[in-house]
Amino acid sequence: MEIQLWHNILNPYELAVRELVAKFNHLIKEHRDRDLYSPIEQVTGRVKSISSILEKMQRKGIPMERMEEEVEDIAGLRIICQFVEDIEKVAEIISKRSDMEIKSVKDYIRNMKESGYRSYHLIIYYTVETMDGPKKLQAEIQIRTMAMNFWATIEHSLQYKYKTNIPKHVKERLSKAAEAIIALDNEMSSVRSEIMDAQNSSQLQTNLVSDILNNIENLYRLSNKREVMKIQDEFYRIYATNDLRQLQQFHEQLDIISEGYRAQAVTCDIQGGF
Ligand code: 0O2
Repeated sequence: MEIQLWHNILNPYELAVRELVAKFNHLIKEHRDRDLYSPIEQVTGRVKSISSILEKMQRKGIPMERMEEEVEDIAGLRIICQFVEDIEKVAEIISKRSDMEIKSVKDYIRNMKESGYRSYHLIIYYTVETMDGPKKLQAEIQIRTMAMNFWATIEHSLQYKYKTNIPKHVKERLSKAAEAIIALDNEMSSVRSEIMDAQNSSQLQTNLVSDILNNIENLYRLSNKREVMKIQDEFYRIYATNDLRQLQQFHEQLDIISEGYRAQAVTCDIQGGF
């Protein structure tokens, strides 16, 4: 039997996890940059430990030469959402991407596991470029809400402690907690639009403030410093009112002023050139 060079086998999976995490984080950023609500709150990834791969192979009777086909979660991603409704959106986004191909789906939200576990799992094919050329591999994406993740994390650590023999009274508690998690997710869904509105406003304000301060900085370089100080004071005054509409108007006016100064600077440059 050939010697297993674990490092070589796992290397492309490490690359896949790094790339996938970066891509999902970029999606969050794209949403926020456009003042849009992001259905993804957070993403993490890991490569399964060798001991965990071996344990799964032993438990499922997977031979070494079938490992990469049959252990589908060597590369694992976890996407955390705020609301149950976001999970479907994320799955839809993934299904439309050209760099990820869905192999299979396990919906443990509609079909909760006996343990109380709820999560939406996708196995995808993803290709990484390596020194030896492209390598198409599998990755598992678990999509769940923060509340589902809280439950699963606690239950997973108990599984680790008790192996398969979680005491009955602990199981009962976990089952009760799983019901509470369902109720919590439902409660949150019922105020989803209010929460989303609040978060959108907060993101809009963050982007506006950043744009305004950029504009003020640019103006400071181009125009009369005392005028710019006055503009900055006006910004602080409006900011203190906590009125998003006023802030938006101020942003628009500042844009017009900046545009004027930029046009003036270009004219001067051209005239100076002659
Ligand atoms: P890890 O990396 O320690 O999380 P299985 O036969 O259950 O091992 P299968 O058939 O490959 O797994 O797929 P399944 O059922 O979709 O489970 C894959 C992963 O989902 C598990 O990975 C867990 O992360 C998670 N999961 C599934 N069931 C439960 C559960 O009852 N409780 C918790 N907390 N998590 C669960 P692994 O293999 O455990 O590895």
